[in-house]
Amino acid sequence: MRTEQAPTIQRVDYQPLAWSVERIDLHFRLEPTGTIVTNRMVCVRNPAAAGVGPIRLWGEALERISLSIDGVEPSAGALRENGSLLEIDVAGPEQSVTLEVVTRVNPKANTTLSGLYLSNGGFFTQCEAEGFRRITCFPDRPDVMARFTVTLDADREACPVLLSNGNLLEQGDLPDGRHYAKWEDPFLKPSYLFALVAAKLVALEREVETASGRKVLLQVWVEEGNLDRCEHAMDSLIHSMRWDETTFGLELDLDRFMIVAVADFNMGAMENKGLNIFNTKFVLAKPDTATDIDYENVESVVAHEYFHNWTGNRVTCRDWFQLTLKEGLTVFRDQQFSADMLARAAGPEGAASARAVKRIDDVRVLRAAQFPEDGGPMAHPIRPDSYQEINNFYTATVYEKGAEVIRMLHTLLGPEGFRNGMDLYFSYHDGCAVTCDDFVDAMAEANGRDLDQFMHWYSQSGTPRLRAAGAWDAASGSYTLSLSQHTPPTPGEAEKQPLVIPVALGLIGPDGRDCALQLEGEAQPGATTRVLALNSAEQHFRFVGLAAEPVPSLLRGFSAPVILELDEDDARLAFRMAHDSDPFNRWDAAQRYSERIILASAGGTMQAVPEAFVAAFRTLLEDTALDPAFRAQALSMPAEGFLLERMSVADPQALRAALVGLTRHLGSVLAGEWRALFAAMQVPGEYRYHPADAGRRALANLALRYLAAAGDAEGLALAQARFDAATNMTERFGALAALAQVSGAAREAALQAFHQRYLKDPLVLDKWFALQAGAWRWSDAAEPTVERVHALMSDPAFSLSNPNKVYALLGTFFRANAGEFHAADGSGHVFWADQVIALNATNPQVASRMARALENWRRYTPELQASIRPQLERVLAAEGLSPDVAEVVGKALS
Ligand code: 0A1
Ligand code: ZN
Repeated sequence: MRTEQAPTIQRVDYQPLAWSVERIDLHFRLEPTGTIVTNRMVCVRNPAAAGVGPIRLWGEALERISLSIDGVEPSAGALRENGSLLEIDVAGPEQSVTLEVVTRVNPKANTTLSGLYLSNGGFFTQCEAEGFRRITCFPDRPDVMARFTVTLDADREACPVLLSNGNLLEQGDLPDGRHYAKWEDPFLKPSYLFALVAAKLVALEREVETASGRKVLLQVWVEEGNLDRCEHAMDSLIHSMRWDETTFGLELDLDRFMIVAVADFNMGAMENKGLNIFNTKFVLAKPDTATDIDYENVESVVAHEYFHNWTGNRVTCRDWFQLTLKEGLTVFRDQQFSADMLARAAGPEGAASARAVKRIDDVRVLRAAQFPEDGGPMAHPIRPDSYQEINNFYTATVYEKGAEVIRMLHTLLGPEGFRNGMDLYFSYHDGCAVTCDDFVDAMAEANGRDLDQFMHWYSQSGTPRLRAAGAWDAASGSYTLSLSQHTPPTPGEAEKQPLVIPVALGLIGPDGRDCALQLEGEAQPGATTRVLALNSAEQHFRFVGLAAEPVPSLLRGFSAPVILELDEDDARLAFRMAHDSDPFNRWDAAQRYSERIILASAGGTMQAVPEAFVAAFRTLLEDTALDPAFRAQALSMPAEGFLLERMSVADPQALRAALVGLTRHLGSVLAGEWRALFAAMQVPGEYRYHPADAGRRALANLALRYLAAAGDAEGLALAQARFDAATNMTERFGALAALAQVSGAAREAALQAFHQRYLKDPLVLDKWFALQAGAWRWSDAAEPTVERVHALMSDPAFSLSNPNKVYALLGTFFRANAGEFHAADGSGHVFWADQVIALNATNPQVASRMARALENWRRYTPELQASIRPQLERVLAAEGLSPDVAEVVGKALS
């Protein structure tokens, strides 16, 4: 039987601690199976809590060797232990005591990758959210900010490099082949930002000057064989520094900034002060092993972690409910950075399109990952009200929807107003642990605005529906736009308040040109795009001075994270696909048109793909005035995860059949056009990562995939030739992805050749695993994907203890291949339960991420629900279920 349910933590229960920590001096004697941690800290009474109450420390998976206060062991009555919580009474009136605690940990046995662990013989840490308590006893909460000094003592041979946060004070040799290094972080920081690394690594180094002329040392630390793959990460770091200086006036505050790559890591990367630790996936890149998309991801993750230095580290979160304070804001900052980088590379002519391409990418992620979360049992506001396990709340809602909320503030206040708000935020809160209210208050105060109603975005979950309808009055030349909003109920939130929704819109005239917008009562027409702020359940806006009935283009640039409900017939969608001046909405019109066709076909109400759609699609395909990267977006189908969410009853099999049908149709009726496009999109010369080249390669790869889907022999020959001759990973993998769509000898030979070539390259093998796990069945003869996934688990390169491998093989299958995962025989569901249970025993965070693949099971067909339920129940009943998995599965079943 399962042990009792994890307690639920409530946001409203926040209380400051009675005792806080001023300084902490840590000493690590690093040994793989028995590391001794000596922790001496100065604990002080917290004025915010009137200093009444015991010292509270958390410790987990620690063997305590000794504990003393001012040199004296506390009496038995003064020390209480309850699970991971340790309470110590201080009887006297002291304002400050020195607490020393010595503990032993076993990094080698730590398979959770939280706390101190080993990866390929080196020591690494991960402390967010609550990993520090797995290293030593500490008041492990973000509102406790202390000054850290750290001494590392390790075997010189095994761990020649010893790193921690801040500045290196001293280093030297010790007896018995050991050595040490002492680090001091000059800034106050919460424990979740602590890090150490002791490993055999080498660094790419650069010395640069900050805007104010301070010299700083930048380092990217990797295993020796990877030194030729660090350049791009380093360039990205320097670009990020410059961008934050010019955009927000924020400079690097340390003398040294380090990035360390590690192959075993639960998440993408971690912003530890001055010592960012990264999943290798987001550091290493060279043309032969990384695709254009990998290059883009490295740039944005490096930027994200770097930007945290101000938004997260200098100003941090008071408690974990405020996570979006740092994450939503930092995602918004990295999105803006990437957009600016793309726009700069594209030049003035192409900047708008380049920005739109980035926006489309971000919205795709939001729709595919966050919208389903908002419609399921784990739905939560960007600032949740409760949680059982905080690690389950590093979600698309907190991150991506959180970034959308910040973006709306940016839209409503304008770039200058937003910058003023940021300046005020730092002037008030630098060095502090604060709340989302503090952030929005600073924005409001700096702009003289009332943002009280805006705060509902922080407290309400669910994806709002924005309904729009237009009425044309020919006699007066006016167009009345009626906008209304409603948010469907979500678990625990039946009633919703109206939100402030910025609606950017334009009106397109019959000639395809935007009309100058003039609202009734305004003296003259103004801009062609403007932002209306909808702030009640329903509002009407009357535009005047129009010569003919316009076509509305709403929510331009996706100005709010909502679902737009607007009746548009096919002709209108085709018109906007051709004419909308807002590139985002032009793309969105194509998405809406394909969505309509796919859902009609999945619902059995459509026999043939409408000619008009093919014609509109062909026009985009052949429009050489459009940037290739934009065309690649516009010619891609909506994400399966988003489409499933759009079905009233989610039927992954029917959806997959519809997607296969439409893709194949577009591949075959446009085969000639695709081949011509492929030829036109060749990029001559040596590979360089540049957005313009990347756009051409993306479009060429897309052409191959459509051709392969249609079984076009010429197209397959092109793919084979490209695969054989490729000089970079983007082309090689693009060709492989096309070849892999057609079962048979060519597919297997290509997969085999790729495997052979990259046998010693774990990150490239991840792509190989993911490609097969994500495979669709384009013919009835093809093998069920579950069988291949099963077989691949026995590949020597696969390992359940490496998160990247699990995400590539199992994660892709469970979370990005609904059509195969939900095979009617239920084999996928049984396999899912087996793997979640296995992972739960070693790495609850990874297990929980896999578990989430079935949380929306109640939206599926009755047959699928009948197949899934017993598997959810089997997991819930599993021996030793972690709070992480228990929360997800418990909520799914409740
Ligand atoms: N703060 C990091 C992500 C991160 C979160 C949790 C982790 O362990 C549970 C690890 C990393 C970021 O936003 O990049
Ligand atoms: Zn982050």
